[in-house]
Parts: sequence; C-alpha cells; structure tokens
Amino acid sequence: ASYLTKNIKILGSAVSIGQPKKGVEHTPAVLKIEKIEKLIDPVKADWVDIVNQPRYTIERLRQSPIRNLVENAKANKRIHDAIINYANPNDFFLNIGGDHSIGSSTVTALNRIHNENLSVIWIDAHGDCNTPLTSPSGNYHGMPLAHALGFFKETKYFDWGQTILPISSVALIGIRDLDIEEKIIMDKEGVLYFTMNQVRNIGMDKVMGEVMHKIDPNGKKMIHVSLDVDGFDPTLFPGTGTAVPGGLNFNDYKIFMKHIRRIGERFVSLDIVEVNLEIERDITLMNVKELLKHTFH
Ligand code: HAR
Ligand code: MN
Ligand code: MN
Ligand code: MN
Repeated sequence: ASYLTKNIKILGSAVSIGQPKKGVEHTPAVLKIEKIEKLIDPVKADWVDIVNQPRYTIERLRQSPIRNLVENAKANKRIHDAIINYANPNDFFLNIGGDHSIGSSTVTALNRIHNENLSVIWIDAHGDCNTPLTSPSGNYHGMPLAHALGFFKETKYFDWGQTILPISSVALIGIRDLDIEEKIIMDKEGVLYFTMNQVRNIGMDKVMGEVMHKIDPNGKKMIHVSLDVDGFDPTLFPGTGTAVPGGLNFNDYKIFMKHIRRIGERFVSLDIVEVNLEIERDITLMNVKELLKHTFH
C-alpha cells in the first residue's frame, strides 16, 4: 500500500526562535492562505492546528549556551504535545515550520507515536549536530539532531522528556556546511551523512540505496523525513535563513522520492522547515508547491 491512501494531517509550527531571522514563523499561515491542503489532496489532507511560539527577545544575551533556551523548550513542548494529541499511527503527518529547531520535538513525538520504531532521513546543507558547547552561534536550529540523538541533554527545561533516537536510525543528505567540532562529533559517533560532493559523485540513486540499507535494514522501520529547504540549491529556495550554494535540485528529489515511494505506507511523516518568505517569496513559494507535488502526487 502507498502512503498516499492515508489521511494527511498538517500541523503548522510557527517558530522562529531557533535562529535570529524573523519571517520563518509566518510560513504556516501563508501556506494555509495558499490552500496547500487542496494541492496535496482535496479530500484527504487538512490542517489540524498551528502552534505558536512563546514571546521572546532575540537580542537577549546568551543566558545559557542556547539562545532563548526556555522559549525553545516551551515551543518544542507545545509541538510535541500537539503531535501526540493529533497524530494517529495510521495517518500521514506533515509538519510545516518554522525553523529547524522544531526537529527535535517532531522526531521525539513521532517516534513515540510509532512505538520507538522510527528512522529519520535529514535533508539539509547543515548537520544540525552541534551541542550547546560546540555551537558557534548558540542558535538551537543548529542543534536539534544532536539533541534527538542524545549528544547532549538539557533536562532542566526540556523536562517533558526527549527520547533518544539510535544513531543507526538516522542518515543525512545534502551536507555542505559543517562546523569543525560538529563534524568531529558526527564522525566520532558514526553518524551516516552524504555530502553534496558525494551526491554528485555517486548519484542520488546510490545514496538512497545506502541510506535505506543502513536505516531500514529489515524493511520494518517507520520513516520520517525532516526536510530543511536549505538542502536544496538556493536558486530554487532563495527564501531561507542560512542559504549555502551547491545544493540539491528537483531531479535529485525525484530520484529521492522514487526510493521513498518504495517504502509504501511505512513513510509516515515529513517536516518542511526553514522556509522564510520574507527573505524571498515568489520563487520560494512556487517551489514549495513544486516540492509538495513531487511528494504527494
Ligand atoms: N551550523 C551552524 C550553527 O550551528 C548553522 C546551522 C544552521 N542552519 C540551519 N540548520 N538552517 O540546518 O549555527
Ligand atoms: Mn514578520
Ligand atoms: Mn536544518
Ligand atoms: Mn540547514
């Protein structure tokens, strides 16, 4: 069976506190006005809610190595609780961000919904594997995967309980901007990642073959894709906060989706994050729709 036969529940995560640029928090509301649910499936797709972030001050000095730690923890708890509340293991769950800071709670909540049987494909220019101590910026959107993998614990504020995803259940694709210490952690812990150079050298088909072999060796895992649009080339998604040249194109994505289709109904959820339409609107919005078409048709 295909994931396309499921009901598709869309949750907006209107969050920008994981990084300093405003605008990314408005994306769910804009996409709701654009009626993307009709584009996805006029019958089976609909919005369940939009979760807002708490009040914050972006200029605040680092009160911890994580900027706006308390607000990030609160926003993530709201998203986690909304997913637990609305998601059903038989539905497809689509999370519209927001910056990528929401990735730690979406992974945690979906892993819970699917009985700790989730594997994750993280499409990104970045590793998102900084810890509060290695992060050059203090921005939590550079840390959510490290958090989900248990590379650091922040239990005082994230006290709702981050479950830990095994390293063998994760692969990253599109990587081309790792911080030095972040790369050291990823290599030491054995995180599987494919850089853009590797994608260009061996091709997306082979990359996805290796990814699925590693994160789903027995064909029994539920698969979540966390898609940071900066994994794509900035000519396709100029509206994003930390653009890096030389990313994926739609031909790569078509090959990626060919492999995802083979997973059938075990493809359970997707995050689309880091879309900032206040940085650039026309091309980015057009290609968000293109992305949805390639994913749901
Ligand atoms: N690695 C850098 C940091 O930790 C930049 C991370 C940034 N951006 C994202 N996440 N869009 O993928 O600050
Ligand atoms: Mn604004
Ligand atoms: Mn990211
Ligand atoms: Mn990124």
